[in-house]
Amino acid sequence: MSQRDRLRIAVQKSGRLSESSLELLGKCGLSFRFSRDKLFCFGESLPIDLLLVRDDDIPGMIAQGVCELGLVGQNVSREQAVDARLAGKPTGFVELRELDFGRCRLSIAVPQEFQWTGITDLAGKRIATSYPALLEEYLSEQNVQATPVMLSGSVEIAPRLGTADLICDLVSSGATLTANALKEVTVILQSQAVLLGSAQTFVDERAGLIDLLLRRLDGVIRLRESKLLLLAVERTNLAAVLAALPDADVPQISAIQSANSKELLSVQVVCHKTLTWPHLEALRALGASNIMVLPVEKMLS
Ligand code: PRT
Ligand code: ZN
Repeated sequence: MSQRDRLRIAVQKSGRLSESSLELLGKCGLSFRFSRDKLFCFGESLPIDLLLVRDDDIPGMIAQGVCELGLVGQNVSREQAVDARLAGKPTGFVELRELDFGRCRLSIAVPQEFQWTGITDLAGKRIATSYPALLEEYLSEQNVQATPVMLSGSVEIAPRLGTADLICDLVSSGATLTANALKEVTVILQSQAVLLGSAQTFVDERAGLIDLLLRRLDGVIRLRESKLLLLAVERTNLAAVLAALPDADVPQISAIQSANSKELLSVQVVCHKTLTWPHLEALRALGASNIMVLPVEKMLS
């Protein structure tokens, strides 16, 4: 195993995942010196460098040890994992974290006039796809015999060209299907971007860098919806107010001067779920006052 004291992360060079991937790494405190050819970017804030590549190459690069981490859609990582499994080969990469962006689904779609009754309708059909391994695994799970037709792009026009009867492709808004007179009939995979890591463990500097990045990533992901909630409440209503908080950390509570004889408390607490107006109104009805919701930028526990 090679000894390295710098880490390499691969992200999509140009495409749907590029911007969100770089933004997420930026929130984790990583900054890079972008080079002119933009293939290799030197990490400035930490010994973590960036490789800008095609998304399909990322799992293989991790498996081969070219880089240690990568950001890619589950549609790509699962396809390559199933492909390796079907070929009886080791996978070489593992999904470390779901990243909650790049959401889409891999679905079967049929021409609009197709009278869909259920999965058995797939029997004997030619199905155009760029995801032959996931499709084959799905067909065998469903016990249906059909013929995958591998296409690397423009899958949606295959039924019109007569090269396939139906398709298995990524769908997001559904507009592409509609524009091609197709309708979605079943979802075979729900996908989002994931952080991939190597199936091997490292014993050099890289192990510590991976731990550090995962800790920061967990903080960033957890804080996405998080808010700091400040409020005042009389001691008698405290338990009811705390019980109504959505996914809250342990609160910090202190006594404040009150105009009347009632014991008034100040509560400061981080909530990890979206605090909506109805939430705030419910807290008020339970006796909370001076309710304030503030953004949380960074958190280290
Ligand atoms: O050049 P490179 O190989 O790196 O890029 P690419 O062309 O393979 O990938 P790219 O940039 O198109 O997508 C990268 C990743 O984004 C995919 O692997 C998915 O994980 C994710 N993603 C999210 C999508 C979509 N949404 C999506 N809608 N990838 C593709 N699409 C395509 C889909 O194939 C279909 O043609 O968009 C069309 C459908 O979109 P709607 O909105 O019309 O339904
Ligand atoms: Zn690709």
